[in-house]
Amino acid sequence: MAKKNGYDEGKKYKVRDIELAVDGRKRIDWAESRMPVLMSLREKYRKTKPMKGMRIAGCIHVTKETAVLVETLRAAGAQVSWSGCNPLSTQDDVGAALAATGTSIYTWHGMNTKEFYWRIEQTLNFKPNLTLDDGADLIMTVHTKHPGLAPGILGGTEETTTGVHRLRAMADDGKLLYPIIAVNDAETKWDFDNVYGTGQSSLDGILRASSVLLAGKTFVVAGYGHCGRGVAMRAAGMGANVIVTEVKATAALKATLEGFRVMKMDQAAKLGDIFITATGMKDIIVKKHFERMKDGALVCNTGHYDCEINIEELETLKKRKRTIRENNEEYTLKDGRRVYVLAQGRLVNLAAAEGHPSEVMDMSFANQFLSLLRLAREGKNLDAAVHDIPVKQDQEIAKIKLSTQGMVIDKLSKEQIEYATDYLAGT
Ligand code: RBV
Repeated sequence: MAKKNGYDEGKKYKVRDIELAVDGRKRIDWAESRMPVLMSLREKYRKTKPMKGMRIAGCIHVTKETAVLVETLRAAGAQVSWSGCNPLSTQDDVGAALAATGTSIYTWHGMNTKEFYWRIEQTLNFKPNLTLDDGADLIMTVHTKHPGLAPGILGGTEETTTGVHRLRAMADDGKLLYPIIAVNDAETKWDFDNVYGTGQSSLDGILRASSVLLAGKTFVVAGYGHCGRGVAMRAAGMGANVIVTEVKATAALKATLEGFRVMKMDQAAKLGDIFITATGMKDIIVKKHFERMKDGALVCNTGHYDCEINIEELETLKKRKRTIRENNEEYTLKDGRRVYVLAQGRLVNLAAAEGHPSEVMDMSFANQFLSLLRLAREGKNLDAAVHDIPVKQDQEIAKIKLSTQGMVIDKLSKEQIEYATDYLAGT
């Protein structure tokens, strides 16, 4: 439970301990210095306050990077009410620092399921006119429990691949009640955050929870989407022998051309030293796989939900269980083999490390900010469907990012532009 001194009804927050705010502020300062795109948007809109009148409910990991987004939205005039989207991803010092400077926030590390749903309700009490999601929990709560709020909502944004899939399915069934912008699908989001962010932060989580040597290990990556690709690439870079498991033929083929072995999980289960799931699908590692694993195998997940590894089935196989180190549970099976589960099968990068580095979240959250701004301005004219980010926005964000790194790129000349569309020109 959150400490008593973390709860203040008058100020509308509930965090672990408000006294952690000093440390949290330092962490946020650190992130700010590595998020130049978002900070330039803060500077740009600080005076005109185009988000005035916007009440944003957010449900996304409470990290130092999220704090930079929250404070940018507030600087642009919005009021916010926030909760974390994962019981293990909240950085308590960051939550405290946000609360201490007047952000309404309800979240703490290690909350239980009841508390987890309670905190969403708190943010909805605020009657938002915009929502921001990571995994669609908030949007789902509006749709299933508070549909009466929907007419007052101009729109919402969704950060993740899994959330966007579900929302597209909902829109196809005609069930979506307000417009959503698929932030995940921006090129400056998925092609950076999902690949390089997940690649680095997942290895970071594995190393913090286990401190194992990656070189020479057989490293099994389940799912070769953007996240799996990033993880496989970085694990190979550290000297691991990567095996990929897939269900999609084209993705499997791509993995082979990167030099990875591809096989079924049934086979890989016998070979792997380290397993990581990145599929967005449930039951990727189940009982029959645990039964085949080598002594000492390490298992973790970097997909959004914690259902990719079937831990209930592992529980039925165990003789003993103990926490061997932080975020690392040792399961001793009846035949004496040991299997180690990191971060309870939840997002290993956010639970055992700090999530993606600030430099990639800079672009993801610049997309969040600009999408919320667009919804504030045009939300009432958009259909209740899932909308893409304008291509122009991607190019603008990438351009600012390059310029903050002192890089200037070439420009096409007028003649080159004409050449590109001149279908009469020969070879
Ligand atoms: N993610 N956020 C962070 N440091 O704030 N790290 C990862 C952070 C997001 C990422 O954008 C991904 O889509 C989502 O977490 C998965 O829940």
